[in-house]
Amino acid sequence: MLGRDSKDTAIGAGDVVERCPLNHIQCIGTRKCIHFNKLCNGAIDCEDGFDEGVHCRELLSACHELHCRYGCVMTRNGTFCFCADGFEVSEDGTSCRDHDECAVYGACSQTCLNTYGSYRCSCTEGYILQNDRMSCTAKQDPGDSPPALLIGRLLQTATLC
Ligand SMILES: [Ca+2]
Repeated sequence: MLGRDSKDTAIGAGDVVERCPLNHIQCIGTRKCIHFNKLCNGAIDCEDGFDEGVHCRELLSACHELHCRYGCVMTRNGTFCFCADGFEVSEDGTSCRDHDECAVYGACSQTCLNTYGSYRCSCTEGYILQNDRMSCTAKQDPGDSPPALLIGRLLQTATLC
């Protein structure tokens, strides 16, 4: 998973700016994002235990007062409402509305269609949607297969030596 890569720490530990996906929060000082439902769930999901603590009990009444339509998030910095995946909190701060994933740059590599509670990616003529359901690659002519040729050459040079 998201481990302690030496490349990551080189950027500057404790000062990593990473945007988490919807309904996720960043563990302080790391690149790890955890889902809101992992906050105060009784299991430590951030390495430093940022997601658990006494605030989980102390903020319960504050959460009740918010009257969230879907769910309430308890962090060390306070409480706020959140919605089911694919939905976002409306201006009133409690109710939920569809989240337009297509408004976020990079949701799809080509065409993005926002649907209620979800979205779909598609590709333009001559491209095929990949297994990640977001990127497109050009349709390839089944006639050319450069990898086989490359292997053939490598084998030739190997036998010469
Ligand atoms: Ca947790």
